[in-house]
Amino acid sequence: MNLLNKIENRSARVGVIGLGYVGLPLTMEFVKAGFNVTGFDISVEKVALLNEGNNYIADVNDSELKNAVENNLFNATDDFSKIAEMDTISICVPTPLNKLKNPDMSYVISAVKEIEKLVHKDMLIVLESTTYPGSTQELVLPALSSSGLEVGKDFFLCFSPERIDPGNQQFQTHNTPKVLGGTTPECIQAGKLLYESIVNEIVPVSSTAAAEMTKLLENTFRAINIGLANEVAIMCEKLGIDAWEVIEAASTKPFGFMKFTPGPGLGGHCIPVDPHYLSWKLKALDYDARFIELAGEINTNMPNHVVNIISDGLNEHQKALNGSQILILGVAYKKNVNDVRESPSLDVINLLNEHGAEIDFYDPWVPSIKLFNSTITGIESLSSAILDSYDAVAILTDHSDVDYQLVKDSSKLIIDTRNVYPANGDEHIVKLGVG
Ligand code: SAJ
Repeated sequence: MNLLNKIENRSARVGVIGLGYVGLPLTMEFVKAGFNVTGFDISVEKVALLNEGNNYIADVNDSELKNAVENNLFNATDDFSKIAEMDTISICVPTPLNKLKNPDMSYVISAVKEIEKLVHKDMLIVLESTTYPGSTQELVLPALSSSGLEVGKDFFLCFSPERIDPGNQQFQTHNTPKVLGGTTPECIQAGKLLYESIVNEIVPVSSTAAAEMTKLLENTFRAINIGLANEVAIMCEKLGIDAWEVIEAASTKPFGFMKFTPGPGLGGHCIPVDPHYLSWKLKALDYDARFIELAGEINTNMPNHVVNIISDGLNEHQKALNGSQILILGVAYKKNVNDVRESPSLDVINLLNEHGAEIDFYDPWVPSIKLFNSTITGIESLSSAILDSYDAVAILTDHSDVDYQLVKDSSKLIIDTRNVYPANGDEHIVKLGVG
């Protein structure tokens, strides 16, 4: 029986490589669609946790995972030889930047190296990891073709970017349209059939490079517009205008405008990273992607700008950064998440530390952080006495579950980088973006 029939009658053995915030939710969607799924991960700990039915991804339902394991619909393994038994493989491994801010494709390359040894007739491989345009064609295809099998005839190769937004209750896998590019029309047909089992709308594009570029456009669009919002904040400070008021007013335009807001910088593992995959590829083609570079400069400088605002605020109280006690409210990279990857709060803490300030942090979502080669534990809770003991309190992440009235009533000086407080001339509140 051929692959399409196996996908249709759900007898196809589905494999997912990389069991993180993309791979594990995807796994569970395929299980719910009636497939038997094998999850592959290099982390022995993750594999053990999952095979005991233990979940570690907030967007995955604990009991669904437990049932899937108990009913033998899902099992995790670090034995990549089992790829040989799979009919489809979705690759959901990280694509970070290395120290030089260049793409680190090592996770994708090692996953592909495992597959190329075991690729067989009637196998579908789908790369989901965000990567530069051309990488499926230039990096994955040659490796799989080295088996002697022919793409589009013996095996099928697609790129389909993940659009998982952790914690988003409105848009989940099934109702987020999924872009899919294939190496040949037969590849698209196979990829579309598989993903239609879990997503309401598939958006086929003409090539894997078009699909790769689509994803990068989506997230580069965000990084650049966040950069513009940050530059508007700096301009408004110089103009004596309230940037938040202006952005709110501009947002009343029912067409042709999309709201972005200033902040202490650009965090997360998508937005600060993805545009550099694009600019890196273009540099190799002797083109300088100036918007990306400029937005990167502005966004990367925001922690510095926030430290300057804190320093100026302390100055008004005849205090220097050096020796001041500062409380950082929020270290997660954005509100109501527990992820600190690339969080600008860490950059602000580093800079303040370099200036000799004494730092504590409070974040109801993040109990401790790794910094200066040690683990720093946040303060457990806020009280009037605690807040009053700091020379300044900097709100860097506006988590919902914080008592901001208590913070306002008890702090000597507040630096508000997230528009928690409306501008009402309150002397002890200094706002990013307000001149
Ligand atoms: N940020 C601002 N101003 C804004 C928006 C964001 O300063 O107007 C900051 C955030 O505080 C954060 C960083 O930028 O530090 C990134 O924020 P984000 O809202 O883009 O959130 P992410 O990183 O979780 O982005 C994900 C992306 N999802 C995928 O790549 C599948 C992105 O495409 C989504 O649009 C975004 O979630 C979302 O909308 O929540």
